Amino acid sequence: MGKGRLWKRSLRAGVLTLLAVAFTGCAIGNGPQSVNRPAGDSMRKIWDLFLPIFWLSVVIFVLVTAILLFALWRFRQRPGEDRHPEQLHGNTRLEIAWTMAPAVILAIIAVPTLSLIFELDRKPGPEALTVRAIGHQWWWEFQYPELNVVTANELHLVVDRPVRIELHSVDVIHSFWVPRLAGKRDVIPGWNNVLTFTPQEVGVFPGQCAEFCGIQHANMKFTVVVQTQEEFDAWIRQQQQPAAEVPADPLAAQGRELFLTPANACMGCHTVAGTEAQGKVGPDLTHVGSRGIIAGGMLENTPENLARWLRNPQAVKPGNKMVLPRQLTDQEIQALVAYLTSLK
Ligand code: HEC
Ligand SMILES: [Cu+2]
Repeated sequence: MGKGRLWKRSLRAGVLTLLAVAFTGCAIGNGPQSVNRPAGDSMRKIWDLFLPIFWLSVVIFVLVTAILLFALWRFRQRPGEDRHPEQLHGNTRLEIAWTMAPAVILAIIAVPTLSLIFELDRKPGPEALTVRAIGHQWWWEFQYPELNVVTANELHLVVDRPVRIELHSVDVIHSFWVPRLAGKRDVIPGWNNVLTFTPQEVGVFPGQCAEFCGIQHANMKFTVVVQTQEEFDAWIRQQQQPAAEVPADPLAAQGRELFLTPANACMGCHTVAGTEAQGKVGPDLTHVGSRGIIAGGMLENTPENLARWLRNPQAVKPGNKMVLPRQLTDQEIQALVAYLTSLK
């Protein structure tokens, strides 16, 4: 291959790579999990710190690369030239300069970074909402200890009200991450981390486990629903209701029977408040019908998906901890789905 062609090829490959990087950047930039559209105070502060440091790094990168390329070009070996470059040894001034410059830049970056780390860790006032987020392989449990509410995979918060999230794990290390609201925080068994932030925008924000925690780690997602105080209060009132009543629909009533039959094992793993089902292995199902997602955010909560799940949870989410003692019949599945969707 001639020199010219090699040059052209490398140039083309370089430009294409840069474009690809730029375009993925665009896609990420508008996505629901983009950190560059902060909707919470913590993320806003982190982003405001990140941006200037990013641009500072870009300037340094461009400068260093330009000097390097210039040196390569300017001092290249010319045709017919046969000499060694001039040999130098030591230049105290230069060495002091190139040690000091990075040290000074790092010191400048360290001051706001360290102070923000401490600022983000500050304790919120008494007006804060307290939530316990419990990582399970592979779904999230959310408890509101002061409000007596337990739910799964869907966290409700109040706009402009600080939240104090106590992070617990029942098995391995997970990590709680809602990119648009706050930074990541590890969820460690036997060690209770706390994450504090204030959501600043009404909306639905996807989050996910950010620590590899086993085979279904990628399906350990959740959503954060940020609401006004009134909407939140209405949601809390609804979640506080026990679901004890036998549904009027005969199919759903049959589903309830199946659910509460010990041999079917549902009640050994799931809780439905107000019934004998008080299992703690799987998500609390007292109000499962009111939630948008199931199975760690892997499926939308529709009757079809519930049926798929009950037909064979291991085929839908291989390795998950829901193991049924036997294959349910189609009729039983329809009855259970009717019951589960009635649990609003
Ligand atoms: C051995 C324990 C176990 C048994 C028995 C069990 N489940 Fe589950 N169930 C789980 C676990 C764990 C999950 C969460 C799986 C995941 O997302 O990784 C789950 C998830 C679910 C979900 C989705 C809920 C959500 O919010 O994600 C439904 C609905 C459900 N189970 C219904 C049932 C029914 C009905 C029965 C009885 C026929 C049953 N389960 C038996 C452990 C169990
Ligand atoms: Cu996890």
